[in-house]
Amino acid sequence: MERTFLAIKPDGVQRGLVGEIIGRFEAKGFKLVGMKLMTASRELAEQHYDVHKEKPFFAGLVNFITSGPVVAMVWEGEGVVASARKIIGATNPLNAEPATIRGDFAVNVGRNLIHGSDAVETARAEISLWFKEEELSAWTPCLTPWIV
Ligand code: 3AN
Repeated sequence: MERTFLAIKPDGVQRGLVGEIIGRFEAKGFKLVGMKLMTASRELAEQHYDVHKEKPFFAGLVNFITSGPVVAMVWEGEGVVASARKIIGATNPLNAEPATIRGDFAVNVGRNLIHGSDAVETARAEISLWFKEEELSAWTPCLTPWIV
């Protein structure tokens, strides 16, 4: 089953939006299989954002993402990578549609609340960067089998 890596960034934690954000993925019908509150090391942040290392905003991005705790998560479900990106909204929150997380709650591209993997392959790499295999749970919902 397809999986994606999502991380609520320090701004999302500090603004008290953790429950609101997680609720959107639960309500959609995706399955939470891994979650931890943690402050990323610089090494982890630099690896995670390696693709942006030549960008002018790289240093600020790494400083920000390591500045406080993030909620790192793995979600599972059919088409979860692309669907989570839709639920999150455009990178620049000013371009993000209403009813997306960034569209509803953010205004600044450097403080856009949440990261979501951009492709299935990227998701695989990000999940193994952030999580050990034993931190992920396989479980079967008993009351709502339609989300399996
Ligand atoms: P997304 O998070 O939507 O996949 P990416 O991968 O293009 O967007 O960018 C990664 C992160 O880098 C963004 N979430 C955002 O925090 C930051 N970022 C992207 N573009 C800019 C920019 N022009 N100025 C500041 N930060 C940026």
